[in-house]
Amino acid sequence: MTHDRSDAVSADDIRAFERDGVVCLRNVLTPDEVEHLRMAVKKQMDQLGESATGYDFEALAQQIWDRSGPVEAGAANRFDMQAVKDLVRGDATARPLMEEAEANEGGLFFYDVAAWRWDQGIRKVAFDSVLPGIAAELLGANYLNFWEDTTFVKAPHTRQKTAFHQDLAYFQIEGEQCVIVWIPLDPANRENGTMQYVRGSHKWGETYAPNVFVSQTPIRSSPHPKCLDIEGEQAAYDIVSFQVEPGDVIIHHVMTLHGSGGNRSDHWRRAMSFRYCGDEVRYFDRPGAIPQVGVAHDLRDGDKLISADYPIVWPRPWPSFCLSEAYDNLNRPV
Ligand SMILES: O=C(O)CCC(=O)C(=O)O
Repeated sequence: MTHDRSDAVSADDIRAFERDGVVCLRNVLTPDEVEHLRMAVKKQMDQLGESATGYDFEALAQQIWDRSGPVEAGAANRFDMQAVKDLVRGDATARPLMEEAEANEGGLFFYDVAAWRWDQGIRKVAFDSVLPGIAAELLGANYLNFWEDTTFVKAPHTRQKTAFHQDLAYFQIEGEQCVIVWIPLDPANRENGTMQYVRGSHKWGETYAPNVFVSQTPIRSSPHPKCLDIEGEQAAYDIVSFQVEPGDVIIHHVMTLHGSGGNRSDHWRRAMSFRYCGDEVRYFDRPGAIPQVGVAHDLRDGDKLISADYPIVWPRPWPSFCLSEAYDNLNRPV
């Protein structure tokens, strides 16, 4: 069966994605779509300290490296932060991944997930924009499931970097037909922490253990090896980054190693990322993957991702169909 393909992606873009494991597409989201995401991020951030899923990794990193006290993450309960602290402190090779500064200047590295369940604006962009068509085109997929949204915000003067990592082992999936769409909600450049990608690393044939973002230490026991020390040996790798504006997106392959610097500027760097899986992907309760928020856990290893937790966002049954409106808002997890 053939479907209308996206004209937002060219043959050159597809070649670049296949060769490099990452491609930057300009001007693909409308100002309204970007605004929907900004509003959702604001709602998430307004609940920092009270929601079960929102974290400030800048503050947590400081607590992790401070030997004396326990780790306090408010109402957030997705990660056992004391266990993370113990893991990092027990890793002889771990070191802080922070930008140089004379003192901590009150930065914030906000992280949250799965807002599509309670925010119609996110569903509109994740399900009904040009993004699913683009993702299907890059992956050569017959249909696409939406896996999750994740929010990454770095306030001005945030020292914490995002440790280089590879996404596959964070997810309960088997198969590499998966992309991550990184969506800047502010102009992003090397100074305020635009994403960095190790070009071609999606073809290395290795799966790496998920880390805790604030250190390269694997987050839980994982059968996969620890990610390479890309931060420590930047010159040894072919690292590419893109200066981007709101409306642009950067799309990487699920096996591509990536990370980002802190935000050394006076400007915010808000971003959201969407994860899409193609029809070849199967559910796999991968040891060491990060537990997902709000899922029914009704799939077994080897199942297709067809379930209410992973909406089919491509192809559209007809051009004006709005999948986002077919879902009711659920309550936020508290
Ligand atoms: O925005 C960041 O710093 C990290 C983003 C990321 O790792 C992702 O979108 O997979």
